Amino acid sequence: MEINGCSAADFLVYHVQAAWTRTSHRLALASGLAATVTITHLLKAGDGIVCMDDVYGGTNRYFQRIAGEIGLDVSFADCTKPEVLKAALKANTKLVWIETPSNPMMKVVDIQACADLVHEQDKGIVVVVDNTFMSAYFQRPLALGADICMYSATKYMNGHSDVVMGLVSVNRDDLYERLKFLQNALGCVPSPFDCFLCNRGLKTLHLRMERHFKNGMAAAKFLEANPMVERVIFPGLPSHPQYEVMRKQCTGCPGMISFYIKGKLEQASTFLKNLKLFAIAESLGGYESLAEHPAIMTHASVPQNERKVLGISDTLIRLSVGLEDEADIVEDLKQALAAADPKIK
Ligand code: P1T
Repeated sequence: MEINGCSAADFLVYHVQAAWTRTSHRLALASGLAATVTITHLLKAGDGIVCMDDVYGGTNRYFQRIAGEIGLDVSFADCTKPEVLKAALKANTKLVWIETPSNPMMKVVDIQACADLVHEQDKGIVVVVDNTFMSAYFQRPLALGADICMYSATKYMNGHSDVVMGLVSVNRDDLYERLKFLQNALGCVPSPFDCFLCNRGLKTLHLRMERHFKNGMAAAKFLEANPMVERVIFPGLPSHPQYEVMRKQCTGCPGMISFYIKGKLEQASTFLKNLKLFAIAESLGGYESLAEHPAIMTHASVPQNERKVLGISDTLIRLSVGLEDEADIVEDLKQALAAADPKIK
């Protein structure tokens, strides 16, 4: 085994991916975005990418403002509707990018249905699933027909909010060889110390994910019953539009919840300022509960008209529910919602 970031990473990914996803090839990269960039370099100028319409703001920014500027033909489609995805495929499409659940609208895509549809059209189109939210514990995209599964390991896979890293798993030898070459050629390698930390985090992935699920469910149910809340979007609730798809393809849900608070930006802002246990911060999937305002924070780089179409409004709040005591989490949400209620002032 060579002593450099790449091979330490390979060891790390072998450790967990072999156990969780049983994939034949694995790579660890410098960040989730480094994984996105490396995968996109499978393409050449003139090739087309169809990307899920709702994705992490940085993925949207990279595809629109960088990949699109260097000759790739990027378009966005709501992949929860197979007919919309089908209509978006073009003769030059080489890559379909699915994020499920999506960030921040928590849309759930039927991976098997999309992969089948795309591969029926053209076996050569590479279907990528960003599996960051579900982690390898709750969802296995390669078993559902995807060609590449990627993660921002910065989130649940590491889980301790002290590492920035990306992971990629593939079963196809040709894709692995090319991605390995690109990772090295582009310099998207992780540091050995980050590999060490992430390996530490992965050992408790199963325990953490079950607790995120339990706490997330409790928070989502509480929010859904609170009069200050307009709508909760949590794939674990029967009210979620793709609840049945989630039940079919996942074994649980992470602690990611988006909800609309009643009122305007002022109520969203008052709610966030009054949180005591939740920290206001970007990122997600760590041991600690985080809250953020997607329109101002993680998705500020998504053009305003697109945010409007997607529903990323001034009253949308995203929570990453952590591993704390369930009652403390609910109590914090309760007091911050009460503080934001104009009737109480
Ligand atoms: O942060 P990085 O490791 O580069 O991962 C990028 C990334 C990729 N995919 C998804 C689904 C993500 O959510 C992210 C990063 N997201 C945040 C930092 C966030 O707060 O949403």
